[in-house]
Amino acid sequence: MKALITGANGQDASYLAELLLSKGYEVHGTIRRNSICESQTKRIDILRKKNQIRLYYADLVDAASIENVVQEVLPDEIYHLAAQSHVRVSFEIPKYTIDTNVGGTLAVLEAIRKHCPHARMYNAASSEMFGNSYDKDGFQRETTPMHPVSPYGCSKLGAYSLCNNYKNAYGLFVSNGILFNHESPRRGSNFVTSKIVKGAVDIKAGRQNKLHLGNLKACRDWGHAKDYVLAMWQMLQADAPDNYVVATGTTRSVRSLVELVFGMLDLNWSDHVVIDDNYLRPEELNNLKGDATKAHKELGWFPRYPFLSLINEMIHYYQMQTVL
Ligand code: F7E
Repeated sequence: MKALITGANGQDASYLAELLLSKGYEVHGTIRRNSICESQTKRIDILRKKNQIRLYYADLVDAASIENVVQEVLPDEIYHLAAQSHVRVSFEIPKYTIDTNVGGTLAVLEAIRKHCPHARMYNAASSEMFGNSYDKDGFQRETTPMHPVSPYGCSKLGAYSLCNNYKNAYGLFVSNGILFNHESPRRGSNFVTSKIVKGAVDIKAGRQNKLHLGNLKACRDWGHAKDYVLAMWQMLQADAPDNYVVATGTTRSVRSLVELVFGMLDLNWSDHVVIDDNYLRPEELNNLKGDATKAHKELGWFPRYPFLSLINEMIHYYQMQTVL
């Protein structure tokens, strides 16, 4: 089996590539040209050195580049993970976010339709599509109305709609994973979990004294990325394409995460955390709590990593970075 992953250097792609390799897949991936060459592929450098992944330059805003790669690889499965994925940044570069995330998904769908209509596609949709909408019991699930509150959320809803449209109109096998927040030591350092853990570790080590954060009241349903990439693969092994929420079902506030991480390092968070307007969003998504019952029942997917072990793993990772 041949798999193509767009955005091969991201957190999810690195775990997914490892999973696919363990299952005997030939793995191909796209990366974007970036001027920071040294650090660009650090999450998959081990795989690259062992020639376990073949990389191609492609850019979602350059449809021809996507088409060329799809045509060359002719994959059995495509995992479309590439995106402008930062919600606050999407307010600063809304058009780029829409062009990349909506136009880029369209480019992938068109390439599949033209060159490999029998390939199965996973699309990385997002809980950000729900915005501040939830069911009476407080959960978001596949049937919850979607009212995104950021350019990023709007872009993901556009891409999700295109995937459903291409599935129905052309009979393509396209599944959307409505993934809630998923973290790991490989999470980018400007997402809140990594920022808090790295900040607290640096404060503990005396390298910094203050950590600037935005809205501490927001609540998120945080899982481990390693668990979530398994759900991606399982969606493409199903008998038919469908859309699935992937979440833990537990929600926590950013403030409680701060308290936990600083507490684990014997620090008093209120001595160090500064609320900084620069990290607030023009419109905030307040609460996320996903109901993954459909994925449990139909895919047999369940999260395996407890939240505390995720945070411990992240703390350990940043502590080791200090030592190395
Ligand atoms: O923010 C609050 C912030 O940037 C989480 C992406 O993977 O998950 C992610 O989007 C919360 C928000 O993730 C800071 O306001 C407070 O309420 O880690 P985040 P996100 O925006 O939820 C969804 C499912 C995706 O699909 C996205 O691609 O934390 N917050 N202070 C902060 N957030 C950041 N980044 N930095 C702060 O200083």
